[in-house]
Amino acid sequence: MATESKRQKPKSRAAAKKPARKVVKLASAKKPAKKANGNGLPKPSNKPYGQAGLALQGVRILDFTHVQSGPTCTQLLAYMGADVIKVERPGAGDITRGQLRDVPGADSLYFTMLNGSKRSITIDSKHPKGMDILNRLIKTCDILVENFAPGALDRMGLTWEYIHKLNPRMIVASVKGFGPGPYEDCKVYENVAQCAGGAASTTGFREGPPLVTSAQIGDSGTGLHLALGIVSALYQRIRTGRGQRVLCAMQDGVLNLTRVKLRDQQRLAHGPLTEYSQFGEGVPFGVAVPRAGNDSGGGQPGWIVKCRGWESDPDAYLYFITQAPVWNEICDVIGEPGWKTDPDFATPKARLPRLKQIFARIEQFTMTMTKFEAMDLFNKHDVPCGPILSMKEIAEEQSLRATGTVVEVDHPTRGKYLTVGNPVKLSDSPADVRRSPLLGEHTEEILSKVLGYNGAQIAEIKASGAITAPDKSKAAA
Ligand code: CAO
Repeated sequence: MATESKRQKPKSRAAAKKPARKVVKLASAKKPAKKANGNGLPKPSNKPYGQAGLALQGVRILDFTHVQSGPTCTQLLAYMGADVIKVERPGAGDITRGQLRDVPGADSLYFTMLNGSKRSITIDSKHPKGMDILNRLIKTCDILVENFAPGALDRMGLTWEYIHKLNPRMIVASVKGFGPGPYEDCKVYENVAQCAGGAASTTGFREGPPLVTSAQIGDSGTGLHLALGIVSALYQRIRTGRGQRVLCAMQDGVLNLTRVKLRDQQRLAHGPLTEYSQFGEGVPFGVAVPRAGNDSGGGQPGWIVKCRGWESDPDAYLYFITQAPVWNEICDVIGEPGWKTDPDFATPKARLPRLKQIFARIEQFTMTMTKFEAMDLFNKHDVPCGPILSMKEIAEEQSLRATGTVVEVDHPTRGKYLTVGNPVKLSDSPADVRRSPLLGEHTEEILSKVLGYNGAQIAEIKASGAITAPDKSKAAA
């Protein structure tokens, strides 16, 4: 783990006013390590749960990420307690700071919602003094994370061999669009990955074109995969003492999340996919998995049905699953008790060709109530179903605030905003969710407190142009 003794103090997730963590000495630096058990492992802490520090406390990350995929990964690791130092180009920073801006002059929500709990340092990596700073950072960090276009890190001079020589313990984690192969040199954004990973061809309605999903499975999905690779590499490093490279290709990440469709592709060789509505409609299957609309992807048929108000409210719908064990209850509630014994409806197999008819009847019933009333009613009978929640409803949902899944943080230039907190809850490690840093907000703090530069050296670095944007007036003169 990072060796220098000044670390961050964990803060409660909601108290997110200041981005900079108060630097305190690691508990382990003050006290001798606890005596080990006979098996060499430390004794269980006797601190109350939630007060034994954060899961990744002591881990320092050199964050070279931008846009969404990489930042998702490092933000999650920061929520888990890692000290994430985001390196940005002087004067410009992560391009998303200025993209989709809603408040003039303030960092966009695109940026702020992907870079919480990090520190920002500006460094021109192509300036010799900038490279000196990076060298020092490499020596003091545990992990370098990047999602530049293929080859960009090498062009900066930061090849794996170079980094590994400076710090053999360094884990170098990368997101790329494609893994080794014909497309490895291509730049990739979210929807390209959704298309190349098999999600788009299997999303949407049969009659319509391929569809991308709003869930950012290419960017955020791959960032999550990368985070798992990083903590695995950290764990292995405990044994081996050395770092390794971690690579997640967005195509691979999307395919991993779309694996049920690769399952169906292989099933096609053995006959039609009977749980797809297409089967009941008598439409023959082609050579590849078709788009299945709102059919459920599993063995229990499901569909989206209208609820009261659907004519004016685009989200007045309920996802309804006709789970076999509760079929009798469904029949009773919707007023079709005869279906419990009718051979056309009594068994899951008999129902498969009639799914359209069944969901039309269920819909007739749910249209008499709101999606929330329907949810309450069917849940009393253990029927798996869920309201289609709009983003407005999610933003206002108090239970998500209570669990820290949606967190309001305060920002010096934009004011309060909502962000998605840590969706992974650890019982002994509260999430550390704080606002995103301003561009270069922690440059001096990191130079002095992390890297040990003195005042004169910092002044010299500043004058060199390695951490500041080029002076346009001078350039024009
Ligand atoms: N100082 C100096 N130069 C810097 C710098 C710094 N601090 N930070 C970045 N740069 C430079 C890089 O060195 C690179 O320069 P060269 O191309 O001259 O070597 C340059 O900035 C741009 O990097 P890039 O090619 O990664 O950026 P882009 O905007 O052209 O492409 C993207 C963006 C996302 C398409 C590409 O980075 C990519 O394909 N990444 C991998 C896949 C990925 O993560 N995609 C998800 C994006 S979210 O939808």
